[in-house]
Amino acid sequence: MMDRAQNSPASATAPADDSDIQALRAYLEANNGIRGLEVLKPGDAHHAVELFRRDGFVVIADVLDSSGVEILAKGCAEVAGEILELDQGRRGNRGSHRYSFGGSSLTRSQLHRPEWQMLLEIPLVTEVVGAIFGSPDFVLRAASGDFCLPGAVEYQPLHSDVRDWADAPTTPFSSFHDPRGQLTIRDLPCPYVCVNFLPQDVTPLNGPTRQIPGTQHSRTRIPTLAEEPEWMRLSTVCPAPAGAIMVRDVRAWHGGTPNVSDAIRSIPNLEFYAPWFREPIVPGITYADYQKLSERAQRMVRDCVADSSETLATGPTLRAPLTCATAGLAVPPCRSASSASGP
Ligand SMILES: O=C(O)CCC(=O)C(=O)O
Repeated sequence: MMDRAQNSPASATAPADDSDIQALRAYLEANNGIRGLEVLKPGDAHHAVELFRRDGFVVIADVLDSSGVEILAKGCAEVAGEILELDQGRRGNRGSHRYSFGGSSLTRSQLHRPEWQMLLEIPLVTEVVGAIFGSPDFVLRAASGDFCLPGAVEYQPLHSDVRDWADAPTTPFSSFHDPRGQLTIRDLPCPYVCVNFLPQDVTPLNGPTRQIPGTQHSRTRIPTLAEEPEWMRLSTVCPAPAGAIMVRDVRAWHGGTPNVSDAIRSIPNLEFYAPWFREPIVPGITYADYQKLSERAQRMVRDCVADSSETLATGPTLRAPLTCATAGLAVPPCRSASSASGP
């Protein structure tokens, strides 16, 4: 487990440990987690792609070494601390005590932070994402992720992070449309991959993401919290060790779960579009920082880089702006891409 001092912003926020929470903790300890979850080793890229295609997600351990884990955990704690300064009531922006790293940033991304830039330079990640898309020509959409605090005791409704096209007042972030009305985004090969990096162990108690296997192509309506069966509530991606990645087809049904531990659980990410798929992308890295990246990383972030004459205003906010400079869009307030079809 990570040193708890690094997760200190949560310490003041945990609600009273009443008997309901104690009962929930005991229940989750005994029942939470996908039975037989395979946690792969880095040499298993081929099998990783097979599991990804079958289940809509896959976990690979040992992708970050201990120093990478430490750097990332510290970066997440720093960013979370800045965000929490703005939200003493812990209302969150992804549900109570839940926050999006991108949705809490003036650039809608954390790509300006060296800890997230570090993630671009991991060859295994590039290899696995390239194998999923069947091409090395994919692009970064954003560097974001989520964190939840102790006190996030409610389940977040199941949702998907991408949707079919909708007009600008509904969302600025959608594109796929079949004018014949025959295909939906769920009928396509995977258009959008999210790679979450684990800067701490993910356990049955600290808010593991729940993933419903094999739902990435499903056209069935996603169940509400009231409709959701218990097996889905317990279908969480844990235990998974610090340093692992969780690679997700963002169409697959997923959602947050209770954090009844005493520390923050963060899942910073990189989000990628297939070579043939685009939605509006917001610049997240200055040209000067872009020039410091490896050639491979530069190729991936080519759609996220600000013009050399532009400066980027960075910093925390509870409501990330919705202007999409690269797409020339100025749109009215609505939900973020990562919540486009979410709760
Ligand atoms: O925190 C998690 O595990 C999932 C969060 C999520 O899916 C979201 O906020 O859209």
